[in-house]
Amino acid sequence: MSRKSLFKRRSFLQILGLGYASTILNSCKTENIKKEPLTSLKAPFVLSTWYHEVDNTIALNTMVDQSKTSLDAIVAGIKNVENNPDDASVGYGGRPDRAGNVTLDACIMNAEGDAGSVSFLKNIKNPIEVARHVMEETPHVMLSGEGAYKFAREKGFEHIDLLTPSSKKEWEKWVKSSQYQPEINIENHDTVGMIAMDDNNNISGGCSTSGMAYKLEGRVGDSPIIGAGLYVDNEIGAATATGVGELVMKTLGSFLVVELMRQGHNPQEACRLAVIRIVERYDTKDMQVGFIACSKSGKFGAYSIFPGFIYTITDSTQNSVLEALSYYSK
Ligand code: SD4
Repeated sequence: MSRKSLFKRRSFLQILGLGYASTILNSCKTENIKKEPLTSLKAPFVLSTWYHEVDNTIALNTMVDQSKTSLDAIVAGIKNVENNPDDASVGYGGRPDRAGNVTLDACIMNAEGDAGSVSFLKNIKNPIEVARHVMEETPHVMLSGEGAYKFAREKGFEHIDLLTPSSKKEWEKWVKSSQYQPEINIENHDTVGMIAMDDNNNISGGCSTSGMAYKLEGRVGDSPIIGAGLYVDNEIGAATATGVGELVMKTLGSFLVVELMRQGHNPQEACRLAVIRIVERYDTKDMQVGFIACSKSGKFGAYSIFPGFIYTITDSTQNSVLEALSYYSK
């Protein structure tokens, strides 16, 4: 079954109010449908934007089998997405800008509140790892463009061509019309925002993307911006975003979600209020934004502008794909 048809089937189950659940080892079976609503996760756990059951499982196993931290889990899970040539919104195989260059954005935060980020990075497969190096080995938070590339090369990252034959073909077709319209969901985005909590109840998060397909050369979105695409506060919780980055940047969306949780809102309500902030302030016609969030106690939630935003939650008892509630209905 293709990813798309699996997605449709699972969305259908979620719409019916039936949580889709499967075992970690057997994440593609549609048996074991849970009927009770899922309300919280038990550490260690992982949650991510879109359809990332396998990647979440890799992240979870990094904490469970290898006794590593939530930060290691984030790197392992997101790296797997970046390496996947079929994921056309992240890393290798990502859709290029309108000049045909694949440029990558990523950021990472640990439980201590440290942050690292790279933007407009070309020819390097794993920006999430480079972001971790920036966080841990430089006095800075963000490196961009040529400087980020040089830094990555110094750290031993290989120079590779990120444009795969299928992304190139799609782009060549697009060039003929050169019609640019950001339509998230419709173009099947998979940008990964991932949050993990380990056994010590420490939260880390990461975000990685090739950004909007056929964007203007030089465009950077929300994903590498701390507070926009991702925010972690180990005392409160964490949030991450997907969708049209410009809307998320203008509202510093993920930081807003975490601050709303600090004020006492649960993750679900905090995501909803952040979406309302965007919808009430900007023209969001055809523009999707989705947030996911979790609290220190393992509560989680998600909300989007339009229907169709899915996310994945994974702990030792479940690996579930859920559809977020949305401001507009179907
Ligand atoms: C961006 N927020 O670059 C990213 C794109 C995205 O699902 O999330 N797509 O604006």
